[in-house]
Amino acid sequence: MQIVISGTGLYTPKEGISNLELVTSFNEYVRQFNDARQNDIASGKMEPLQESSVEFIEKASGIKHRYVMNKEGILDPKLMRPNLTERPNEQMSLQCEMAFFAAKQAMQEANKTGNDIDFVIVACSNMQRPYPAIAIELQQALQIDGYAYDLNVACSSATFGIQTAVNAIKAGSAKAVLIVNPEICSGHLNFRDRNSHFIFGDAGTAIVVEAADTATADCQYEIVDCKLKTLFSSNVRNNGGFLSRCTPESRDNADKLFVQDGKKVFKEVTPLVANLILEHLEKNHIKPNDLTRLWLHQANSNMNRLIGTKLLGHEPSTEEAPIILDEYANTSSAGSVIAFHKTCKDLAKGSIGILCSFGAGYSAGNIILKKIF
Ligand code: CO8
Repeated sequence: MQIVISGTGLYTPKEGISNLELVTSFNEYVRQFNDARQNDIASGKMEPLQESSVEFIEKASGIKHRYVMNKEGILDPKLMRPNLTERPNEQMSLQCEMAFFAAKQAMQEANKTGNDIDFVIVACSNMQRPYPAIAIELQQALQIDGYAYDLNVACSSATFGIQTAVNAIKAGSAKAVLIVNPEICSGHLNFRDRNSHFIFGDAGTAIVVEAADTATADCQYEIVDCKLKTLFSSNVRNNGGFLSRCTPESRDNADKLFVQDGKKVFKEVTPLVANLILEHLEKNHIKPNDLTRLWLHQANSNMNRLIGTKLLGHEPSTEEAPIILDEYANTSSAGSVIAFHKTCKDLAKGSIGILCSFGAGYSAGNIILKKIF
């Protein structure tokens, strides 16, 4: 059975923060923090906090800018978190609203209405609440009859969602599936942590997956094959959860937000991903040089350069491996889908590419795609 991606959508928050704005606010926080503790610092009782730098961020990650759901709270040195108003239950939740805009665009591209979809997956790193599922709220907002659930495999949520959609269609439990990745990464990023305050941004993406015989979209990619891998690691971790209130003394510790050993992640995940893609291509009798485009996860441009070079035997051009993290930063599961959404239309019929995600878990997912329309 031939299964295709027949539409994608993107929600980009209205507000953006440049590295300079982020670093200026962080360094003001550092100044105020150190000033308030100058005696302890002078006596050697504690180390002063170090400033962040635009040059470091751009060199180490390639990130220059990010979009966020609330800029003013993040840049306020006294707050350093998004300032978001809690909504009443009667109102659509923030995460559902993001998902809704991306989903509408993907459905429009795929020439689908709510009547045509029968399975909704909200696949992303963090849900704004445990239940009811954001996916079921979205299902209702889009007037979809069928079933819906949330799925979280951190940065790899979108590719794991695609595999789930393919399985459901092949098994006959769904005809057309909507996968949505509303990532409010700023909600669980520690903007007071110099090592990670620059890493993430917010965005939402959506994908329609259906059987080729029902697809009518102008642009369609056959899902040739999917390969998923997980390997437990605490090198990217967030310990926040419903048990946090049971130990109030540590409830607000830094580990209740995103923490990582970035160097270890870089060193361990880069070869894991390159080998996963090579094995996957070999299984499908595809040579790496047959690939026209690599839509890689958007965490770090140096990481993508290394993975691309290992695959292609030369440093990939931005045409071969598009980069959107310079503008969006790491948007977790949405990253590779944003890259795909922005650069999938211009390929010739018959072109082959990969949509690849990797991140916390560790988790990695590779989807081989072939443009058929
Ligand atoms: N400004 C200036 N200097 C800095 C800064 C800063 N902001 N931060 C660190 N430094 C210093 C360090 O202190 C260190 O100094 P020294 O050498 O004196 O000790 C030096 O710069 C080098 O630091 P690092 O070794 O940390 O620098 P790296 O070159 O390793 O770069 C990166 C850091 C950019 C984080 C890099 O390691 C990286 O990108 N690694 C891969 C990370 C990755 O892909 N992680 C996947 C996680 S994403 C995911 O799975 C989704 C999770 C769920 C979403 C969560 C949303 C919040």
